[in-house]
Amino acid sequence: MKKLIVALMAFTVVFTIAACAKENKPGSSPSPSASAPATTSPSPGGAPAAPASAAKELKITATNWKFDQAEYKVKAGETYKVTLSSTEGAHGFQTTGLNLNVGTNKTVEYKFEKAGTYEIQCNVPCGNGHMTMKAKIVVEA
Ligand SMILES: [Cu+2]
Repeated sequence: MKKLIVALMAFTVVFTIAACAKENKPGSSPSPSASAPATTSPSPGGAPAAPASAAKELKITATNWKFDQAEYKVKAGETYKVTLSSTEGAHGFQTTGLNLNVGTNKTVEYKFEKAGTYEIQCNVPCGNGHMTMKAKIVVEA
């Protein structure tokens, strides 16, 4: 048992030294007054904005037991990153007439080909309001 502790301590020491050595790179920094940027305000839960991408976004938020909008509009021929966020309970949706299924807090890239109105339904058995948890995606030409 004692051996194990000693080994652990040795490991810790080695690791610490290695970490320090890494930080203190013998870099030629002639300006010791170089001001490091202040990092005092970590945004709470704020992930840095994702780099702009070609795909548009369609965000759908689910709660018990509805989607946040009755209709979601998209453009035909465009690819969207379809995100389903659930802020209450576990929900997903499937789409009548489209091969679009999105799970709880998942993002799926989908290209809406044909204009039309498509119904989405929750596809996770989520309780009392499950059967009527529906909305529409309107694909505009
Ligand atoms: Cu449901």
